[in-house]
Amino acid sequence: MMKLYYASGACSFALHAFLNECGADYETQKVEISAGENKKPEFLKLNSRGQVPVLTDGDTVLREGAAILMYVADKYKSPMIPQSGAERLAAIEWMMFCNSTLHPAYSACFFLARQTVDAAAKETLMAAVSARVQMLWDDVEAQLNKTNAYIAGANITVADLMLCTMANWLQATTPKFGPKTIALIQKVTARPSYQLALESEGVAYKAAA
Ligand SMILES: N[C@@H](CCC(=O)N[C@@H](CS)C(=O)NCC(=O)O)C(=O)O
Repeated sequence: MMKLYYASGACSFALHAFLNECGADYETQKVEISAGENKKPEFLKLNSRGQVPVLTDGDTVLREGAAILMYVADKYKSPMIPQSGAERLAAIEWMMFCNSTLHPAYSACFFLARQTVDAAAKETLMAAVSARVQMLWDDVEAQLNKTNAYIAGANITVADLMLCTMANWLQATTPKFGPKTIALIQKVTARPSYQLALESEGVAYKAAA
């Protein structure tokens, strides 16, 4: 059986909701990052970078969220990463936007929030990294104005699950979401797969509430 290593509400959450979307048979293992469990030798054996998500499937150990989403989509032939054509390209583009552009922008905010530097300097730097997060959400809103539905087009994709996961990262920065983004968040988070993952991880969804 597959096993998902996750931290509550972290980027692993999108994968958790996606496994539910696929009707996958899987078990979960919580990794408490605040308690340093991700730096313990047994977890580092799975991912030497000490990061979630990790998915094991038999002897196969998978790391890197976007790669794992593709693995699961292939395994279950999920339409949430379409098989071919422009829809596939758009889904992958927006999945990578979440993974490689939006996630690192948030990581900069989290990193800075943990630093004990001069308060005024911290405020200036936090304003700069928060502005980048806001700029990216404005880009999401502009795209949703074009598609009028989901981020990659008419149908839901894994990218929508990732967007909603990151929208709830309100600890270090609180971006203002546009109306289309709020509508997307409400639509996606209402899905049974999403609600099940929230309940399982004990996460309260506060973005666009
Ligand atoms: N590129 C990696 C990023 C993973 C990542 O940053 N995970 C965070 C949680 S959202 C984490 O495990 N942080 C703990 C750490 O880096 O020490 C992926 O997509 O899997």
